[in-house]
Amino acid sequence: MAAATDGMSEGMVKKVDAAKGKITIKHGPLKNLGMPGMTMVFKAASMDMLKKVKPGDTVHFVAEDVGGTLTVTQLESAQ
Ligand SMILES: [Cu+2]
Repeated sequence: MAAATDGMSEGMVKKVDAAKGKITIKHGPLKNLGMPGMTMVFKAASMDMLKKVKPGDTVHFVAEDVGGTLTVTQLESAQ
């Protein structure tokens, strides 16, 4: 079985908007989305996910296109 971090991307949390369920991440290249590194807003797959991180945190995450919305489906602090 592959390690949990395989396929996860690294980024830094810039902003957490729990009320709207959104998170802004400065991220490196996202191979699965064919996206270069940038800072952007993602929808969070769950509200609980946003409680575990704060601005300035380095995170490992998975972002996917869910029905046309770029959504963070996995998120964990890298500390
Ligand atoms: Cu991006």
